[in-house]
Amino acid sequence: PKEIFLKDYKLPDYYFQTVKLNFSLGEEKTIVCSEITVFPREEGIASPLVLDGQDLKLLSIKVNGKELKVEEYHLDSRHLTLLSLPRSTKFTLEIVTEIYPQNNTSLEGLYKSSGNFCTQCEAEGFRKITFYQDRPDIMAIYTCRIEADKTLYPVLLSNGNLIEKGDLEGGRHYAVWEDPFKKPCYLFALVAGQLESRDDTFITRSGRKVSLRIWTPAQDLAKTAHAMYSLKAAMKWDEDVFGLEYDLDLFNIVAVPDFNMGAMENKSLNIFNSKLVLASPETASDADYAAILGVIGHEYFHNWTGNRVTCRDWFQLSLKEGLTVFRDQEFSSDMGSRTVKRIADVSKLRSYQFPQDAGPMAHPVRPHSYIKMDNFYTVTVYEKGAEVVRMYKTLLGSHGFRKGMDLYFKRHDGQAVTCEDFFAAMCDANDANLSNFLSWYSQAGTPLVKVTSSYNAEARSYSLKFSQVVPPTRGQPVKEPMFIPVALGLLDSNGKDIPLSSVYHDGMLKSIEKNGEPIYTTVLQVKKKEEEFVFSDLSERPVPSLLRGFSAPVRLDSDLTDSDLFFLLAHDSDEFNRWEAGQVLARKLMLSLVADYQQNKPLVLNPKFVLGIKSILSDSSLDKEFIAKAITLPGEGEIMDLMEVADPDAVHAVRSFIRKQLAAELKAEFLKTVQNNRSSEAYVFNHSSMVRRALKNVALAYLASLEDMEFTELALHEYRSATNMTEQFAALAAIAQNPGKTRDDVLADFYSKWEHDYLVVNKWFALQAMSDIHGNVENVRNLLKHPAFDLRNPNKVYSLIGGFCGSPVNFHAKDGSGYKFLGEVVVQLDKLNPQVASRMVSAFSRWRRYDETRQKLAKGQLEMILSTNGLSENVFEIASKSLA
Ligand code: HT7
Ligand code: ZN
Repeated sequence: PKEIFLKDYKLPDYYFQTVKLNFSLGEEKTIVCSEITVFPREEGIASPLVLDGQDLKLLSIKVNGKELKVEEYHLDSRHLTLLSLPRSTKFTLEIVTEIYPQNNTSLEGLYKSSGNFCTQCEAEGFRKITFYQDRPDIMAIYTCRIEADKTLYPVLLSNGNLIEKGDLEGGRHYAVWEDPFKKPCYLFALVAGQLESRDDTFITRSGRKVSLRIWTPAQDLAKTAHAMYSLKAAMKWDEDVFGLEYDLDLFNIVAVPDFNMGAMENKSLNIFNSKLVLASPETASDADYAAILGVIGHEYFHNWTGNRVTCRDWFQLSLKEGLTVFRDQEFSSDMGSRTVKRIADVSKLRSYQFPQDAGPMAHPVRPHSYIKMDNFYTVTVYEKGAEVVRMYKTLLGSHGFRKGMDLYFKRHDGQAVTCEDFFAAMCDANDANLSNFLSWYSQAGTPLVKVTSSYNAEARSYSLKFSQVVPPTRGQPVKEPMFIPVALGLLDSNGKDIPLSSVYHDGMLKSIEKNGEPIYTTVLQVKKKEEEFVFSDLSERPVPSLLRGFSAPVRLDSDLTDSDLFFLLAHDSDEFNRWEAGQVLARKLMLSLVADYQQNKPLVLNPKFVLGIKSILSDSSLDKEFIAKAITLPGEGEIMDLMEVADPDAVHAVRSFIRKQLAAELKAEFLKTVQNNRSSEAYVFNHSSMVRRALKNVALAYLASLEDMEFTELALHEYRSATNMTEQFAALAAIAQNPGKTRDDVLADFYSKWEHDYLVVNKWFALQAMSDIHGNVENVRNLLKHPAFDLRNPNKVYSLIGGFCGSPVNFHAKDGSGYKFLGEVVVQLDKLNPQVASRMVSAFSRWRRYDETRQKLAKGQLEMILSTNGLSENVFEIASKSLA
């Protein structure tokens, strides 16, 4: 397979101005006619025009109305090269192809989902529809005519505005759509099928009336109310916060059950995985409701960050994705709780992105090369990319960031641009010099920042020394220091923030006051390998609150003592850092117990930790959201990530031990928490109800871990009396921790209640797949044969196979049974859907983190996969890079 490099980017020799597509959809075949006006970049260019195309049957090619002769073009399995072209400034190209969407299980290009036609073109799926220059810097105006059987496909949709429709002979009909905005082909979309819509309207701030339609099969329509609410909230938010208005009269969302990712931002015709549209209190959890809000927002926000201003090439993906994730994070924060959202986002970054950045698949936010672009829709490009955007805002302030965004749109509307263009807009709008900030795009690896502090009582000064190391990653053995914004506050001995007026740094005293107002959080710019900042006029040693709000995506290693951390947990005005202080304490505790476990020492839980949790749990002045987050221990993956050699058994044993011990010692408090947080109110998706449910569910899980009849009964009671999925599923999960008849009965009961609802059944698959019950691989193997399971549906694969790989004890079972299971599934899956198979094979990528026995077993599976005939490029890339 061919590797593609950023450094090899070249401007296209030909551009496309208009594209007219005509689809004749059929059961056996679909005919696609395209008519493209082509113009050379420079007059007189004589180079051949190379079009991408895959799995297409070419029927004809015409240039300026004249059929090309066989010697005038060259066709292979990936390209159609037009060898002799007119030297005129502009010419017309007409191509007719035949495709077979009904057999397309890869779910890219045009395919069928539950009997309906739909498309997925990002990143490189358009080439499975017709021959084209399938690259984002080719932007054109599209018209799309669709014709199909009227009974089977009454609804025909594409991008833009409907300009014509009518009936045809033989029970067929047609519709013509025209999109007035030029776009790259990855934003093209078509949907045809039996769908109904929930309709609403939104009046933009300039008075444009926009029709909003969410399309689903008729039986699901009732579950689209939350999606519609989310869409309207997103439209309003983008106007209020960024001054960005919707630009057409119609906005469609279609929900489909078979989709490789979450959703797709096609211009005015977003296509969504139905999991991220459909919700009712009985069938969807609070987490589902929150995900729908975030993803509907995300796709809508792409209309400006991605569609109006797009990427020059796929290496720039984070230009649209990092920025749009940042925007959806801010939207969700404004709609709910900022602290909860920040904690969730940072936890995701630590659990998934930090490990990626430390493994063989580590790549910069802007990768240097790829074999299959699909493999680079990663937590690094998305989540670390969003952190990079957040750092601009931290450095430039809200107002400065908005000025930068405004300039970015003013300069680049309608263009395909690069991360440097975004950087330049931010700097130019603020007259800022962000020196080496761009290395966040080019250097992989999570910087490690060490902080040491010292207080000089005589000089009344307090010094913070920073040192940073960016670890080596594949192809980047030596790194430059990064530009790290460290938001910082200092607490006095009463736990109050000390006003900050100046700091001594780089031989200069810098004022940090703003218009004479005291500042309690300042942003230190750490740019060198080693740097010192000195605060003066301090009558006592302060306790530093470092990296407030997680102001940079780094690992922080400070010399804070346990008592400093307990102090911050109790007093920090930065809520994120209060939570963080508790997590640092928990991580330290877990790591030291893991060491004890490995040395066969008895496990003893530090009573100070129990007391800390007890005081949080019983403090009624605290926000419930904070309590729920603060009493949740760091995940097993997070702890393994901090170990020299990851030991899943030891980490699992220790986490279970702490949970049980806390449950045993704080039984009364947990019980009171469950009882006090019941409610008979009807389900509402708002902050106060959600945090009540979250706190109750965490407490219930602690109690059920005791495997005590009293608490199993309690969980059963909660399960039976629940009126919403959040509480019903949490009770089921609490019961399912412990093997036995009750578990089996309740799982069976849940299935029989919900077997008609595939999205709920997926939760049931995932819960069993993630179970840490000994030898669970057999159960998961059996579930592969369950009538509700289907390897062709990505959601089911993510629930069952993905869920299983997320269970450290069973996936990493020392006998290799988990690895063998995954190896077999990947080979089977790759034949159906390479994108999904390569996501699954990624679970092997950190095999070197484990002991020798496990390494050998995992490596064996990777080798087996690589030796498989006809392996896709997607899986090849991940498996070979994992072994390299
Ligand atoms: N921009 C979308 C990316 C996407 C995608 C990429 C590869 C293969 C399938 C895909 N489906 C959607 C999603 C987003 O908004 O980030
Ligand atoms: Zn996106």
